[in-house]
Amino acid sequence: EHLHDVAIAGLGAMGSAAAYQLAKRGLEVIGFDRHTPPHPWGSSHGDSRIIREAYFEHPVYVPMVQRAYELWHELEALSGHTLLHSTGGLMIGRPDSVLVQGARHSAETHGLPHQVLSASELSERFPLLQPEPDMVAVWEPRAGVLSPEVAVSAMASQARRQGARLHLGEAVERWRAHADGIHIETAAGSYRARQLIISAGAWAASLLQAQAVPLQVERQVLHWFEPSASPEAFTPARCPVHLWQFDGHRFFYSIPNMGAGVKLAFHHGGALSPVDQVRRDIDAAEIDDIQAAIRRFVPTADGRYLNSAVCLYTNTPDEHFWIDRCPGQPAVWLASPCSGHGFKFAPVIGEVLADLVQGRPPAFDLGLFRWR
Ligand code: PYC
Repeated sequence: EHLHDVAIAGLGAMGSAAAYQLAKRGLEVIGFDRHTPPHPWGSSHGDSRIIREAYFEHPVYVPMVQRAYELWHELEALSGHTLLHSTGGLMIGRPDSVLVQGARHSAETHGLPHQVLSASELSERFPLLQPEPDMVAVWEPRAGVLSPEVAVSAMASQARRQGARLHLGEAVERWRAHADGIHIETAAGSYRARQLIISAGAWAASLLQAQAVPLQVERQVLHWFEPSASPEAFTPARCPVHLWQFDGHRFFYSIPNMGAGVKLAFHHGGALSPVDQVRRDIDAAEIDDIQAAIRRFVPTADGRYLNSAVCLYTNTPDEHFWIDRCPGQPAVWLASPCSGHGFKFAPVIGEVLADLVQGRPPAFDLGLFRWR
């Protein structure tokens, strides 16, 4: 078979971004996805994603997300679609919570514009929020909302425009490294490439074959509600994205009404299972659980229930990304286990992967993202 420069297994957010960046640099790219992205079976759907800069998870993400902002705007200009809606963002919790402390630490480390608000200042400024008296909020002005389906389509279109061949509905079944390249077998044929990127999200573990990897697929349920009062207060022009840490280590977040209702969900705490056994239906108890959190923290979002969707996280043990060479496989890269916070980084991860594939030093400190 013909020897491609790079094959990509998985064309969701990370794979489509990598396909675009690599094809733009003149490499011959072939990509595969078992479904037809954008699709609702993985981790790049659900109408909206948060982008935020005062990154509570670790300051090392900040320069990367700053580059992602630039690349999202570049993609908007190229595609003619609005992909990023600026809303500002709030990280709300006790002063010593991971969320508040981490956001402050990243903001201070990188000199980002931000404000720390007391509970009373927060509810005065954003009357739809009902913090507990001992909570505070970190306000950051540059946070916003991304449109994941439009973004994945835009990245795939740009990749194709640059010459990438994207095979949709064609799952990679197995691969093997040989002296003459990586041999890839899909449901439909056999292919060869000098290098392989595995960006298959929840399906990545099954493509790592002999490697025992501690990745866990976590089921997350996203919900949409109509506000019970003041719907204008939930529009992106007036309502920031907000994340909450409460009752110790539980996380909850909400995204303003982008057209389909106010989105609310827990972050983590979902059931773990193999990807092919994820339960796709939603039961009444799950809706009751989210409604209890809504009534507690955003009471007027508790109007008519509209919809729910199941989304998958692919978690690493410490919830930092994995972007690294597969051990013992010098020509194979792994890039998509993002532990539920990766989407916003997709274009910069595409750029980083292109650098790695080309043997160029990446522009960011990737130490935290090593295979471990
Ligand atoms: O990364 O901001 C985020 C996020 C919120 C919910 C899931 N991920």
